[in-house]
Amino acid sequence: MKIFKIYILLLILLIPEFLFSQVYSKLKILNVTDETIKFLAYSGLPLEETYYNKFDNSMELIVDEKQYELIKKKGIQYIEVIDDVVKWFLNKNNQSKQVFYKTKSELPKGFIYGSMGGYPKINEFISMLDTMAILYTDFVKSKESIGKTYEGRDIYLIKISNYKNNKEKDKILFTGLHHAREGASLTSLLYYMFYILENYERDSIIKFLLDNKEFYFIPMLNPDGYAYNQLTNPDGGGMWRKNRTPYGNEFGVDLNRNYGYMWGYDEVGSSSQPSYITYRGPEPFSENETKAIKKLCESNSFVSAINYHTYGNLIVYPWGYTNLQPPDVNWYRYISSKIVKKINYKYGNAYETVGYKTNGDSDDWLYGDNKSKNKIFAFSPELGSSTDYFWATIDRIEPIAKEAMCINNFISLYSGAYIDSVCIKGENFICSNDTSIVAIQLMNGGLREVDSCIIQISTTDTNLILINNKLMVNHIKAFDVSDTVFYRISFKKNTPFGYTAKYKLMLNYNGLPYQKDLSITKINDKPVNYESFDITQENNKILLKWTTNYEMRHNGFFIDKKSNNQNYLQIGYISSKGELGGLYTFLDFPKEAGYYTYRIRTYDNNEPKYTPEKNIYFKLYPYRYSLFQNYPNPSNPETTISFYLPYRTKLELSIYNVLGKKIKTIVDNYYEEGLHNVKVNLSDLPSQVYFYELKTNDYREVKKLILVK
Ligand code: 0X9
Ligand code: ZN
Repeated sequence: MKIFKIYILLLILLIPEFLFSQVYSKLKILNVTDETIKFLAYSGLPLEETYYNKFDNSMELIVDEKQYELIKKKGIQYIEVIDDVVKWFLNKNNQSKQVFYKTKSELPKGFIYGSMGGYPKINEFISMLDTMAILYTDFVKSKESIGKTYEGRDIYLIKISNYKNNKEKDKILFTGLHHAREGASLTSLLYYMFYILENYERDSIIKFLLDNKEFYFIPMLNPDGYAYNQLTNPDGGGMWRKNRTPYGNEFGVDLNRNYGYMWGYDEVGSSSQPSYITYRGPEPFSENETKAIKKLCESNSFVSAINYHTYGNLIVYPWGYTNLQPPDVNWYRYISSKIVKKINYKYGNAYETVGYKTNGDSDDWLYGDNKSKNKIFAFSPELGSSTDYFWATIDRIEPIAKEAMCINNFISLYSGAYIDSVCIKGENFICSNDTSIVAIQLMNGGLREVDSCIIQISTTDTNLILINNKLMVNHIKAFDVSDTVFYRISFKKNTPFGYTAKYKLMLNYNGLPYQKDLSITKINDKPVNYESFDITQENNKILLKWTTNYEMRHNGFFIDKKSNNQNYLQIGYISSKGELGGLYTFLDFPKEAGYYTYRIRTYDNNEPKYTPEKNIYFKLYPYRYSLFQNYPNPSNPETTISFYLPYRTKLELSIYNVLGKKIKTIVDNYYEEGLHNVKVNLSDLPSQVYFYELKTNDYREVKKLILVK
């Protein structure tokens, strides 16, 4: 009996797999523990299509019959969600077809739905490639084979670019169908290829991309696996994932585990067992498909690569083999966050998105291997939502392709030098007749350096005066900001407040034009526009002098003063001269010498505004008329007579003899306020005692003078 059983088992194992119609089921595993995950992973269970639900601690996964048995045996708790996912897809697709064919869609003309549940059969795929090459000769290089699969099928590459120019272009690689059952990865690329070919003239982004990038499309990397699904499930929904290379009694390698970076790092998410759907192959690059990609990347320096998969609405980037982040995680997050503003996707490394690690996957090698080729910024988007599952129903093919288009456009734009923002750092207004100094910085979000960038500022608005209209920014590193540069703008004098003028920045870098529309508004943020404000000491007064060229919304100026460390006190007020302003003066008469600080205060909507403070050291002169003792005294024959006047006045300085007779008038004239020193020569007088007198209309003082010759 025993021997008989073993015999039957052997027989079963030897019968080619496709003779069985494999049933795949979807299970929801309950009460997930680390142990369960380990068991599932080490049993080669397809954790890849698993989504862990942290709210009820469950995960859904898809299993074949063998795996179903394993789970039952292990006593793992589960609910069967779908007993046969292929049937389930066919059913669902039939229902949606009925609605779908009645609705109109706006597909690219060359894109056609295939006969495999909406997905193309291999011959339909090939004829679409040929259509492209025939219709768009300026943009498409005919399909070329980059290798043959184990079963002898060609792996096709189609290059698309604007070949009318022969610029040096940034190369971007796109692949679909690493996994044979992920149909939307193929249709989304075909959709995009036709879209860009048909919309060069209509869509400025596409024009820019085709003029500056060269796209390398490999929409069907795994034709053997796809052909197998076509055979077993001609209406779509086939569940084969790997390619079809035989290894012992088993078939197929998971191409997304066969790349040579950290290949076989561990047994998590990648298996050494040929029977497992994540079988990594006997050695890195054992498969013709991955070999073809390797060779292509070694002979072309791609900036980036997008490898499409389904499903999960995810943008996945390295690493796969570890939970750690790639060195360029900041850029990966930067670009991904821009994409997810447009489409409802999540992003992160493998662990953060699909929830498990994978070693030997395409992205890790493309990005991580920097020896045999350059670093390629790789992504593996998982197209479609969890309800779309592997094969989205036909009505979902176009919406999913549009999401992929958004991903393609973004990543392509950033695969090169790409200034994506101009940051205005100054204020975008001008007050009064001031000049506004606008400070700007440019952000290069792209993966290549900007060599130099010329910024041209232009306007058609005659009220605007561009003081400098050409700037130069030298060298912006990849994913970095430029130095700050400045330009100056002002408005013509009579431009009213509130007026907004438009102007343009034209950036020209690495031969690429970029335009940014900006505006600037003339507003008055200040009630008063000062031209000057000075203080000086004049004799025993302090003179405050200021000029304005514009005043508004205020009545006048409050003059504040403080001495040493005291508080400000208001010492005066002067009314405004009106909107055009003018010259103002204010006199202060401090009583004591000392250090004084002044400022002028105005109000704007009850809010005080101050001029800058002005300091002065004030020296006190005797405040009254003073006649000082002459020196030298006795004199021979020259002497100096000093006096102090509190204000400008006419005065007489005279010499008298002891008898009171005026002998000489030295000065009879107007003198300015302040201290004066008058030199007197007495050589014509005999030695004797004299008197000198200072006389004005309100003052008289006399002092004695001795002349000794
Ligand atoms: O497991 C895979 O190969 C991918 N998921 S799928 O459901 N399409 O099979 C995810 C690979 C993620 N890894 C990296 N992008 N590094
Ligand atoms: Zn996949």
